[in-house]
Amino acid sequence: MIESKYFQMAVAAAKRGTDTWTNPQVGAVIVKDQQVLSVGYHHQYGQHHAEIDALAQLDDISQAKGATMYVTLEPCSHYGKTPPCAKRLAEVGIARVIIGQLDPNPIVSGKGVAMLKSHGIKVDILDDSQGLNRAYNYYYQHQRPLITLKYAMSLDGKINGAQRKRTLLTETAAQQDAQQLRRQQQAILVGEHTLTIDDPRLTVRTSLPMAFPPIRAAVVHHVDDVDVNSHLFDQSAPTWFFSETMSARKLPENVHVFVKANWTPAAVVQSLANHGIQSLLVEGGSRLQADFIAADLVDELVVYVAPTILGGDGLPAAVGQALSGPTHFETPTISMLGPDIRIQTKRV
Ligand code: AOF
Ligand code: ZN
Repeated sequence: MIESKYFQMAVAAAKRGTDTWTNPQVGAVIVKDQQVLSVGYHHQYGQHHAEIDALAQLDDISQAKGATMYVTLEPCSHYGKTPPCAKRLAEVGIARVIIGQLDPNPIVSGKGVAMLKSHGIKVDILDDSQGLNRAYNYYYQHQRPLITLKYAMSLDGKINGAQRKRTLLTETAAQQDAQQLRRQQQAILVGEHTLTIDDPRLTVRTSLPMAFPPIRAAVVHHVDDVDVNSHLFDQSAPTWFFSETMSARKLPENVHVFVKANWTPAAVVQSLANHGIQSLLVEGGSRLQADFIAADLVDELVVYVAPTILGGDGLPAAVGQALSGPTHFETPTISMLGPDIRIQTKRV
């Protein structure tokens, strides 16, 4: 019998893995005679997989014999950072595995199930991801990261009050929400103007520390024109520049420069995809936003609207020659964060 409560326990366990970086969040529950014997999950990128964590929580490994495992993702079949979980489940005598979703990663996909079956393990596939690993799934389906565009604007649609000035529009609750949004990303991208005007940190400033913070990325003309005292050189997180020219300066160890004559949004996204990045948050400025929308490289949109009419000659969101017509999004989800409005929507 498949019991959804055990599967839900595995899903809840998976969500406890908050530092899995480009590896999936996975949870596993071992059940025998209607008793939960152990619960495990993938804690952190590079550490052992959920199935092995669940086995490690058993009082005695012999308890696994004849037991059922509920696991949110297909057990792996490859020798990666760790040996194949499917093989280990067979060795310890797991009799049945109930899987949430097949692994979209081609090194495993279908092969994990085949390995389990070849050892006589009974397998059921629920075809239910429960919303886990959205970026991971997206990346393997589309061969590029899931891209979210985020900005804050005034009631008159502006992202700053004067063209060459940083304007803080939203209040604490919206700022904290934006930090949570950053937390969910593997890379955060800004354009050259934003870099020069705002000198952003592009770090995640939430109470829970991150072992794998998002990569800070910036598209610039010449990396050596970027002020040496910019926050992006502070070594607080890996930093990637997409520049037309190489650097002649000695850059900090965690700064990497990718060189190409013309960094279009598609080229930046392709480069990130080639480096295994599954999620990207595009922040500012106005021109970069427009270029990404025009290139049809915005999957999701998060906009904070502050109850202020800025006036002045500041820039509206998403302005650029490339963006010559409308782009449609789904009916948004709206919420209030203190005095600010949060709008979230998806590309239709
Ligand atoms: C995980 N955690 O609980 C499961 C994973 O780089 P490796 O060797 O750790 O392998 C990562 C792949 O292993 C991952 O893309 C997925 O296909 C599979 N399963 N990975 O990190 C887990 N079950
Ligand atoms: Zn595994």
